[in-house]
Amino acid sequence: MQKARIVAQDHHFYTAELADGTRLDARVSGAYSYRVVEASDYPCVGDYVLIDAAPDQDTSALVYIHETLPRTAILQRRRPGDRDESQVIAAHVDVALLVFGMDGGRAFTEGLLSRLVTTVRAGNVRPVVVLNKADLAAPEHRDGILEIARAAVPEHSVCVVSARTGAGIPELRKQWKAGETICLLGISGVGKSSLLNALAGEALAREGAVRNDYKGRHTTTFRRLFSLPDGTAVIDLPGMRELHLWSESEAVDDSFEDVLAIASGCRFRNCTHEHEPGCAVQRAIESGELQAERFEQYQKLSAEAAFIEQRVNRFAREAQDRQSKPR
Ligand SMILES: Nc1nc2c(ncn2[C@@H]2O[C@H](COP(=O)(O)OP(=O)(O)OP(=O)(O)O)[C@@H](O)[C@H]2O)c(=O)[nH]1
Ligand SMILES: [Zn+2]
Repeated sequence: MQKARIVAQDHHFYTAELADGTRLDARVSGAYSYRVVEASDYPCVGDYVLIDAAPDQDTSALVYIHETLPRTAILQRRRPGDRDESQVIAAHVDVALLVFGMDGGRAFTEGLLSRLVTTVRAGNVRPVVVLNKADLAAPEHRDGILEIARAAVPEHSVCVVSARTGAGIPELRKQWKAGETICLLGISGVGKSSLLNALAGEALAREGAVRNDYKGRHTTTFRRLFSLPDGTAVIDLPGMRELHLWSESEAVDDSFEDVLAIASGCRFRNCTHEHEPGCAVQRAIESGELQAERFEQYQKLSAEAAFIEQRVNRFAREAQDRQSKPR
């Protein structure tokens, strides 16, 4: 038996890396799957496992995983539709970079920040708030965001950076030690890839070739870990949105606090704001307090969110069914 780290995972197909960098295709042994009680008992990316010694270190051989070593820190999410069980996405993650944009709009919301902080802390992962695109921040906006961020995490865990100009990147790099494992969380467009490139310098451009090897994989299930030149391990979660660490509807609600505040005044709790008597939303639109376009945008986005959540719930259930089938 030898110790290895799971560096790639697609469903139950794993790549395990030995201390010397040798990579081996791996699956769990029959005895391992016999012991599995719930989905999180299976290895996930970042896990340390015990594997067979490969015959003569033949890297084309399939090796078996016999045991997953105890996890100290995990990135997890609630399984949609199931309030009690959470799903482990990655293990042994030291730091989660919670990435936001300072360029306005939905790039920063207090609600998402607090949910992400809660989620990563629950898994014993250290949150670092990264406020990116400092080069685009209006001064008033910047101060407001900073104040909120410093209330959510200790002040020294807030980094103002620009992936574009490189400002703040050296300070950001000091948030973790060489050899630690990080991951980046944030909605699309806040600059996660740009930050990785800034942290990696030239090296990640070469990494592009590696990425291409994996093209065609099912991006919502494929997870991997790669190393920056300084030895930092980065957990790559393609299709971050699809992982739904936060719920879609909650994310929409975050951006429409004004609409929700008005809707709380409707006479009926399940008011659709279309034709019910005593509808505070319709009243606010008539009086000009709420713009009709803003309300329409809210309705459109919440309908989309409901649709996405339905689909994700079904996907999670199907995955669960597959995993719990005996071999
Ligand atoms: N001005 C400015 N633009 C930036 C900065 N960081 C990223 N961008 C730009 O923002 C856009 C989105 O950046 P990405 O790095 O692709 O964002 P992402 O979070 O990886 O997005 P997804 O891959 O969709 O999750 C790109 O056009 C970047 O060039 C920054 O610090 N300043
Ligand atoms: Zn109403």
